[in-house]
Amino acid sequence: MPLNLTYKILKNHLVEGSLVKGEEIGIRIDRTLTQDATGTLTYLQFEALGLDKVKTELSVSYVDHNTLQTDHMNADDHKYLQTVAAKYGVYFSKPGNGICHQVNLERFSKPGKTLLGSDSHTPTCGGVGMLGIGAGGLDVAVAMGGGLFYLNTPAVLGVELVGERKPWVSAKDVILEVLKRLTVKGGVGKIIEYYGEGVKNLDVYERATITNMGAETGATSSIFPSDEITRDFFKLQRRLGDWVKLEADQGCEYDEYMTVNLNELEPMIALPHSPGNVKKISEVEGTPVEQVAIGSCTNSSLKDLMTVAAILKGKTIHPDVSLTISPGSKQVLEEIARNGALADLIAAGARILESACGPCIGMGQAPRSGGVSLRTFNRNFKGRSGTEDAQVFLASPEVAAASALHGEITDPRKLGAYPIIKLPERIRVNDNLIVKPPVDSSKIRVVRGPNIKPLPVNTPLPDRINMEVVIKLGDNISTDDILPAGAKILPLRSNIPAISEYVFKNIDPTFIDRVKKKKGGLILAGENYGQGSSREHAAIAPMYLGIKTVIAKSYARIHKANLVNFGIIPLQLVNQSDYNKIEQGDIVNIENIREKLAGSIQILDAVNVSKKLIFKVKYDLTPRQVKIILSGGLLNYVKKLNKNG
Ligand code: MIC
Ligand code: SF4
Repeated sequence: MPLNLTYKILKNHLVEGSLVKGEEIGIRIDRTLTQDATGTLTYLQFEALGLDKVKTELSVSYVDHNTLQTDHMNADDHKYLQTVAAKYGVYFSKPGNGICHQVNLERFSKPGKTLLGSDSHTPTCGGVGMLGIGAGGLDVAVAMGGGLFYLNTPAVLGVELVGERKPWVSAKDVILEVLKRLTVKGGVGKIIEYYGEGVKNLDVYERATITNMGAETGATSSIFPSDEITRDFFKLQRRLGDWVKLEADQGCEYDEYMTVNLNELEPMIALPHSPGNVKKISEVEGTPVEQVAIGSCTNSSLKDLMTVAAILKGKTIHPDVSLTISPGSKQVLEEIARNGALADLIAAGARILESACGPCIGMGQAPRSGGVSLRTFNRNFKGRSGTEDAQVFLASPEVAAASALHGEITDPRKLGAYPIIKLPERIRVNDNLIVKPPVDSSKIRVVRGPNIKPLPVNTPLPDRINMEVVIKLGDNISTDDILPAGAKILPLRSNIPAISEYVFKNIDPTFIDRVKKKKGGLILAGENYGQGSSREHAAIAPMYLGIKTVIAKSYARIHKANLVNFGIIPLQLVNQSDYNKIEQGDIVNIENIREKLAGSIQILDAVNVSKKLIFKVKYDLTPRQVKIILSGGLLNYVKKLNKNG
């Protein structure tokens, strides 16, 4: 039977289960990626597994998120990450080398391989036909130990690209169009596979913009075929040996279809405060802009920055605009420095930041209060920029450059002739910020700074939950809402007791006192709970505060898996209208949970004791996930398996 590309790769890596949509499968993971903000916990958990070395063919640890060193904390984490990488056989990409997804694309990607990363934008490498999946750090730790990664067999959404883009229409506009149609939850449970004639009109950097931001639809991954254009990219990277041709079989089928006619696309923009809030640029043209930030793993490639430089060359940005540029990698920065594009950016008035996530994760460059910031990034959740009431818009580098020049949201088509950027035939390739692990690591001492605290231990799920609804939330709550990032909170990522103080800080500052007074409780939420980042802290910190269950209308994939991994049971309302009958402060009672889980009884009676109402909740968990919850989390479960087996 002809297979699509996604199923070809899954089939090649299938170890447990069968490829039947919705059924749980266990796949072999060839490679892993971690970044510093999720990496410290990942390696602490890997250490807890008690193994000598990683068992993957390649694992790389990047430092790109917490690079502002305002005190000892981030620097301590960097040292821990470097020494723990050397100890266990992991490559280490030093701070300054670039954003994990960009560096991975350039230096480590390989068509047909599987990559599990402790970051939700791991699918970026789908731009070269590699299957990248974002997961919680514990899942990545288990994969580094040779364990399988489990997921429900995804549905494959085939997106046919037809036609050719008009000038000034960017790859970003392609993914914004897909997001507009799918919304931030339309991709849940799916892998988006691109095919069709239009694919030929996109280079690898552009494809990677599209696969990167596919994460915002909730999709498990996004992927392009590996063709002659991919080959050119590997040639540019002097890694031709890593290239293989890979495409869907002729006549294959997809579970769902979508067609995007590139001819019809216009410049688009996502409005505050959701990447799914996509409009045509004409709808907001003229809005004054005070900050323009170009960078992030979505749009900071060589192609992007050369395009921006060509637009700004010989001009000066608007007096009211602050323009920042964070190049995606050292390779990009070095290349634009050598070819003169950097000088054009500086001359036009850009503030050049280091090659890192930077403003995308609120590590500096927070806008002024109520300020309008236009960014080439992938997320604009409220408060993520570091300023609670800032208005953050997301658009292409072309729109960003045009708006920086005019001081207002500007349709770049107004700028006249489109500067056609030809990628260079040859660039310098220099991996001197990537540290290879030593063959003999017996002398390596893992250095742990005072900010690295031991992992908290979970208490097993009780048989009876009788707890207060400590917070009632709406739809699409992101992990940024659950546990914010930013320069102040991010350094606490390896200190769970300290970071827990910030749970729901931006949306309800009174939550923390309430939950502490009650010594735990349950969370009630609407649809797509936990969208966005993969940070497992959004599960561990609530666990640490005594949250035993979340009851939601539906969940985002990675966060649901993280809840299970840390022994919090993600329950769903059977009748969504019951959501309206439960208030914050109500006491909810659920009896015999352990017994029912063990007996595979999926629908449970819950009693709203305060309102004297009965409502039904269910769990949508695989038998393996049930065992994990009953064991008190994945770490306990894996340790038990290792002991028995
Ligand atoms: C993000 O873009 O939200 C992050 C920061 O890269 C996260 C990971 C994290 O919270 O550390 C992600 O996308 O998974
Ligand atoms: Fe870094 Fe932003 Fe990409 Fe997350 S989305 S990996 S914070 S650049």
